[in-house]
Amino acid sequence: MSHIPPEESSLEPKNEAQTMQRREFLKNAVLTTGTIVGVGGSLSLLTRQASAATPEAALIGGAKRPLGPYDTSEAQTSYQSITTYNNFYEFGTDKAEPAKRAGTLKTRPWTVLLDGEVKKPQRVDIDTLQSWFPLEDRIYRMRCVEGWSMVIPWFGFPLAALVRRMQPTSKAKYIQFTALNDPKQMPGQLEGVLEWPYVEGLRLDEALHPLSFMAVGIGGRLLPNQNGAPLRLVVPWKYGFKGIKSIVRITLTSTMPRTTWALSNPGEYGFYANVNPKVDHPRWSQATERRIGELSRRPTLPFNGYAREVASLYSGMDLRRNF
Ligand SMILES: Nc1nc2c(c(=O)[nH]1)N[C@H]1C(S)=C(S)[C@@H](COP(=O)(O)O)O[C@H]1N2
Ligand SMILES: [Mo]
Repeated sequence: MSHIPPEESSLEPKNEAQTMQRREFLKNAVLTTGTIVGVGGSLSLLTRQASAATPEAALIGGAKRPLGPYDTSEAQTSYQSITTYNNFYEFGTDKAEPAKRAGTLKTRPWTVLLDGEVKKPQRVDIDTLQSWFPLEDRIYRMRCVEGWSMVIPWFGFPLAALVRRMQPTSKAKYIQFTALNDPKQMPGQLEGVLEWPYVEGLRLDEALHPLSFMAVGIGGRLLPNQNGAPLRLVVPWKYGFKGIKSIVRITLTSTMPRTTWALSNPGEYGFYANVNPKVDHPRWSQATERRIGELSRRPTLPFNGYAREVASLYSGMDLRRNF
């Protein structure tokens, strides 16, 4: 199995069902996370949603929060595109399928197992887990290995805060994330395109970098199922496939996790998957990308534009070999 090569046609979909679904999420968000306050600004989730006339206006820029040190000031991708142009193979390989099919995913109640090289393994409810941390906004670029990109206003907490809370033992060197494995809820798992569950991982120093983020929402509202509800990883300097969705287990390990895409096609996908315009995918160039919503392609930046922040993590490493 492999990723679908970059497409040139504009597939940004528009459909009314999404608008309805979005209203459902809004209702959900108010019910379950109404007391959460974003640290980036003083607006509560509730206030932001209540005062927003449209989904776009509810986005961070619309709320006029001052940009934080890790936010990009680039134009945000439309909420419509972010939530209807997705890769989530548990719901099919077509970009439009996750938004249409992910309604079968039940995201409450939901627990996450925190285990491995930690002081005390535990299973925690998602609402408890997200109450451990102040939730904040992060406007990040996202670059898919297929050659398209978006700018997404995530909402969540730094992964480093969770790792510290897990109290790593001295043997912990990596972190492994496991997604839900349940073909009844995820019908694409019956289609046999990848090995399930989807697994991803990071080196522990990558996980502790302040850019590494756990998202529970987009634009101040809970994640739509198709974007990886109720909890997904966001690592903006790496290709999008590292950003595993619908996580049920987080494990600290002493050895490098065996990750889904690297297992499925080791010649095409590596563990590191740092965005690198100089190292082409065997079947296509990585030099440029199509920003969803734009017509012409733009150059892809080393580490997806985050080189200043993260390049030192890889000093002395051959990035061509460790792709
Ligand atoms: N569980 C799971 N997580 C996943 C995927 C997937 O198929 N399953 N696809 C990945 C890929 S290839 C990309 S580009 C991003 C897409 O995230 P988005 O749909 O929220 O833009 O999710 C990543 N996380
Ligand atoms: Mo991707």
